[in-house]
Amino acid sequence: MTVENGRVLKIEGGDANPATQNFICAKVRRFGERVYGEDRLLYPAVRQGAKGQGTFARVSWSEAMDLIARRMTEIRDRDGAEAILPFCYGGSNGLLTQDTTDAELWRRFGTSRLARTVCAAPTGAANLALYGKMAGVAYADYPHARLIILWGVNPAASGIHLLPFLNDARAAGAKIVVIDPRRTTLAKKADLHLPVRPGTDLPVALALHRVLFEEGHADAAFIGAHTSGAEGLRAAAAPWTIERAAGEAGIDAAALRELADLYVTTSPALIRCGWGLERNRNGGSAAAAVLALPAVAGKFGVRGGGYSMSNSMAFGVRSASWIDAPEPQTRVVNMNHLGRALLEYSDPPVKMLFVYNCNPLATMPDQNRVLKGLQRDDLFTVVFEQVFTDTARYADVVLPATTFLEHYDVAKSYGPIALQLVRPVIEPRGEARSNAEVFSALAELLGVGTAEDDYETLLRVAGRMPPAIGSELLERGAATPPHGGTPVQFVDVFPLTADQKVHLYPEEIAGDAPRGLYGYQADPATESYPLTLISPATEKTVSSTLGELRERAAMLHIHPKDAQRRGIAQSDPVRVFNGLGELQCPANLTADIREGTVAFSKGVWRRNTYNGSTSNALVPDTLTDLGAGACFNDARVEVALLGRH
Ligand SMILES: Nc1nc2c(c(=O)[nH]1)N[C@H]1C(S)=C(S)[C@@H](COP(=O)(O)OP(=O)(O)OC[C@H]3O[C@@H](n4cnc5c(=O)[nH]c(N)nc54)[C@H](O)[C@@H]3O)O[C@H]1N2
Ligand SMILES: Nc1nc2c(c(=O)[nH]1)N[C@H]1C(S)=C(S)[C@@H](COP(=O)(O)OP(=O)(O)OC[C@H]3O[C@@H](n4cnc5c(=O)[nH]c(N)nc54)[C@H](O)[C@@H]3O)O[C@H]1N2
Ligand SMILES: [Mo]
Repeated sequence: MTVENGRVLKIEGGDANPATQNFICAKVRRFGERVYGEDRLLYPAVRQGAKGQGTFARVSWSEAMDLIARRMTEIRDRDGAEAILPFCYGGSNGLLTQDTTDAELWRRFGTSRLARTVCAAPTGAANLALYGKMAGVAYADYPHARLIILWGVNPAASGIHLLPFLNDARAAGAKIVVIDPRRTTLAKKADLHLPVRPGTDLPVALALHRVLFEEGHADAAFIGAHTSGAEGLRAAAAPWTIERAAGEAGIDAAALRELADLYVTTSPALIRCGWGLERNRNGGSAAAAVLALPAVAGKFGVRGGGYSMSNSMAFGVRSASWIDAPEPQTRVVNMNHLGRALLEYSDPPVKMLFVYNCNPLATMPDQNRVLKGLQRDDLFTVVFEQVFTDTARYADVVLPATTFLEHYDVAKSYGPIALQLVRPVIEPRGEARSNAEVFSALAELLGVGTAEDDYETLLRVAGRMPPAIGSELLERGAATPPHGGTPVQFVDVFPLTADQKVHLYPEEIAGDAPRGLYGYQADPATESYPLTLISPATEKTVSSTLGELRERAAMLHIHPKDAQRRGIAQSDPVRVFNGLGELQCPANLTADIREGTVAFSKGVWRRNTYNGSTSNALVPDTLTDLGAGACFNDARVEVALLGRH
């Protein structure tokens, strides 16, 4: 940070984190424009006029907090505290800005609980059941791999600090395979690209298992010593020949055979599993089948071999150790069902929604239902935000939040393995306050806690971490990762399951999946809605964060043949629609997406389409097979030229 006269002038990459290597992405470089921009919230305010109109009047913090406390008490006394729904997700993604004083307030007050399932719920459920979320291969070890499979992940947009290591790996002779319905920039450079139809990763992974088991390539010694459930997986894979799986995925059987051959013959082989493959009806089983591959093929035990998924558990620090309040057994609301909860839940109905660290009107499924819910006159909505988001527009009370340049936090990465202290470099702008401060103050006002500032919260949280980690974090600003930051799976780290084995067919989750674990459901495309809409991460935003800086309308990416059939030319305005809603935007014709699939970036704000609907207006609130996650990449749609029907 370059700061002059209390103002941030420049944001650049540092070298304290070995993954950062002095560079950062273009969007965070622009974070100053968010801090000082016209969308920044500076003062508490209350709504004037109709919901969504966007007119607010400034009030003092004490007026705003008194109003919120009064409404919370009234609602608890009349409908019960479960009529209050706290709603949070990404935010600053830190250990202080979520699950500290906020969790203590909600638990002690007895509000509804939120199942935070919008992201990583299916992959998380699979990774937990198979491996207990064992730490994965570190970025620094990628150059040791001779084969790297980027499966449903696009680090060129979603995690650019992996790219130098991928380049080093390639220079050292590694082959790169990309499995993605889009020909991403990495797919173009890859040795092999499998442009699978969305939602078909499960048959593809099972076909690889079938090759391993039936063609004599399964590692019997490893399976015997370190796994359970191999027979269940083998039985599930048996029907999936290369030809059948390739047919289902809409890819060349020869290409899938080539992948199988590469995986069987190459070591160290590394699977980088992402989140693109989880966001559909088969997502949990697909992730489980993908993560099971290195165990069946015997790819562990060498540097650069195995898998990497989320590394968020690599330091073993858990919020459970510092939330000072037992969790009450109150109602659990799945966040993917926000619209439904606001409109349909009756026992009790949701009377108050407290949104923080989240922009649900832009990021949750079934946008029209969420919108209708937010428009309810009898709903009291608080939005605690850094900027005037789509959701904030529907608030009754808006509270201004600090950014990571203005508060303390502890940042735990989930790509690289890092845990760092975040220190404020400027004074909070306007009257912005930190989460820790606001929730503890509200708790004090309600008689269920004591006010503290974020530095006090930091000391409390660091004090509950393993002593070496907590004190190093405070003294040095970063914690030293275990195993030198480069753990080798099955040498340094082992499954954190109870028996330290890989559970290839974990019974405890098999029962949750509607078709059983590894049970596949084919594409439900219909004649009216023949296309599948996906919404991948874009380099322009982090989810919807920084979306306020996007200038032009976001575009629908469509294959030229799909466009031609519909009389659509480059940049034509189109309507993308299904039974849930309609999105109007310009079309971008590109052969970099497979036929039958269309894409519209995740995180677009309502102002960046022609009609205020984004892809989530078309995303159903159906849940994934495992983990009750969101099906963002599982929307059936039709596309037409705008104006014609
Ligand atoms: N710039 C930027 N970076 C981000 C984010 C962001 O919004 N912007 N978001 C952050 C967050 S919250 C997350 S969770 C991560 C996500 O990180 P990624 O997993 O990389 O993100 P996605 O873009 O959701 O999905 C990756 C790829 O999966 C493809 N895909 C879609 N459907 C399928 C499918 O059914 N099968 C397969 N094999 N591929 C499919 C998409 O085309 C996409 O290229 O990124 C983080 N980093
Ligand atoms: N169509 C579609 N939708 C998606 C996805 C997709 O693939 N497709 N991906 C999903 C994924 S992976 C995720 S993770 C979710 C994320 O969805 P959200 O959790 O809604 O994430 P953001 O859009 O980043 O919104 C976070 C908000 O928190 C605010 N914030 C940041 N720091 C703080 C803080 O310290 N205090 C307070 N009070 N506020 C803060 C930011 O200003 C921002 O507006 O989106 C999901 N939505
Ligand atoms: Mo996410």
